[in-house]
Amino acid sequence: MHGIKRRSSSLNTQRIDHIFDHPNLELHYGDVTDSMCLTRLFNQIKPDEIYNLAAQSHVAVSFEQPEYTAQVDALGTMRVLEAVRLLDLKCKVYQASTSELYGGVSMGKLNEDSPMVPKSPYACAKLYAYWMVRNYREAYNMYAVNGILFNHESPRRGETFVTRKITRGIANWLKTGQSIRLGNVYAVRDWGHAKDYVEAMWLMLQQDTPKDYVIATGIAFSVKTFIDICMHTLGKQVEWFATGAYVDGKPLVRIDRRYYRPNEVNHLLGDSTKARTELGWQPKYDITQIAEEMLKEDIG
Ligand code: G4F
Repeated sequence: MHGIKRRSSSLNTQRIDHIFDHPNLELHYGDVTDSMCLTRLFNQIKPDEIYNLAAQSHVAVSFEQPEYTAQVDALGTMRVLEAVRLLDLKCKVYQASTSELYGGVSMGKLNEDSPMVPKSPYACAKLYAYWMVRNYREAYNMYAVNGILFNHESPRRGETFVTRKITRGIANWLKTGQSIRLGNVYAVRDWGHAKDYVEAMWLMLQQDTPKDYVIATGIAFSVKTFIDICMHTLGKQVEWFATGAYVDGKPLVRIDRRYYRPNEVNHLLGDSTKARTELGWQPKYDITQIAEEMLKEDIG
């Protein structure tokens, strides 16, 4: 197995430290903004499967760095596809697509045929990537697929995404009493476990025919309810007000407008019937198990 990592002046491999010395893992420096590097690496490795998870993946940050987000998320995907095509590799390509493509305009369940109305520079870049995958598949008969994954969480989730911000914030609140500053707690997401979703990614590349699939649990909660579930697992009740939330009379959450987005995706709920039927995929974790696992990691 080969991985591509970006150069950073500080260490950035914490999430794979436990397999860092595995004899079957080889890491290379590289970047999807560098097509020569991608072409050289693909030619050297001759991969059977490529999983393109490289992205500027933070929706709020994409409003501040739209050009960089497009370079990585949109053109980066094109560079991966083009390198495979030019080298005439017979490998399969997985593209990390996203529920953000839908833009939250519908309150219903979203499937592979639902309209896509991107609401951020991140989603616009990912929509370009989505269509390039479909185009390369059709034009060059490539095995390239979009996994349209809804939000997926785990104890390895980045600290600035809302679930991890909450579980780390609760751990800190228990120790110091310091409250958590959050934006729109009424946003609704269909949250699954990253372990389940990675299995779906792999399954998508083990099929005879390349197809795009929605991966989701089919159950959605608001950010506010995620906090209620977290505190419930700790045996505590949350009292909500317009300005935030209190537990045992102490402030737990403060609403802070700095975390509001210029354009919000209010509601995302997925329908993964196609993946369940054709891939035999189904999620093993529910939201309470995800919250418990993340809290255990952060509280210790
Ligand atoms: O955790 P989030 O930042 O995830 P978001 O924007 O849904 O995107 C994530 O999931 C997508 C689907 O898989 C990926 F494509 C994407 O790369 C990323 O992994 O925010 C979730 C919701 C939003 O509505 C946001 O406005 O939580 C709301 N929120 C409220 N307060 C907050 C905060 N989000 C963050 N990050 N920080 C807050 O303080």
